[in-house]
Amino acid sequence: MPRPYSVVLAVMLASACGGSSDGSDAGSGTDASPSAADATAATGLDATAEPGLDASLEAADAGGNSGCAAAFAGCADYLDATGPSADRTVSFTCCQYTPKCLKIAVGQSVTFSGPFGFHPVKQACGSTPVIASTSSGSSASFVFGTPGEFGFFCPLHGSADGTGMAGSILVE
Ligand SMILES: [Cu+2]
Repeated sequence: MPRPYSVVLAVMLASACGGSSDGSDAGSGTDASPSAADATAATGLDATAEPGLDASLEAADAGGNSGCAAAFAGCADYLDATGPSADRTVSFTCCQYTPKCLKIAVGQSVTFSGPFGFHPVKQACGSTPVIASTSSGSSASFVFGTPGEFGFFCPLHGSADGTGMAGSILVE
């Protein structure tokens, strides 16, 4: 049966040739040095499009102090939920959190309750990342083990600077 063998050999030779030519053209990613003008333009665009969200969360991830701005989300008076039997649930609908400003004690948890699919929650500020970004389900609880203020917001109806659909948890 000479014909099937010759066909197989031809296929193997063809694929071998293809493989060797593909492998000789690596390292095309060396042209990644934009001009100073490009870098400036890109930075300006990023700052306009994303008002500090990524930067603040990255600082939090790195363990840096990214405390919340004064009166984040307009919070000055916080609902005191530090009592052992207090309700520490933040409910949300469109487009607000209730309560918006909540005070708890170190070690207590807060439960967010509502349609995360329509109102994802993100932490906006705080000394450590506690409020995990959540975009599905209807209930999520987070334990606050560090004192400080922890701002949060819905990226669809609020922003990381505390305007719109946003709130704050004060941990004492
Ligand atoms: Cu929302």
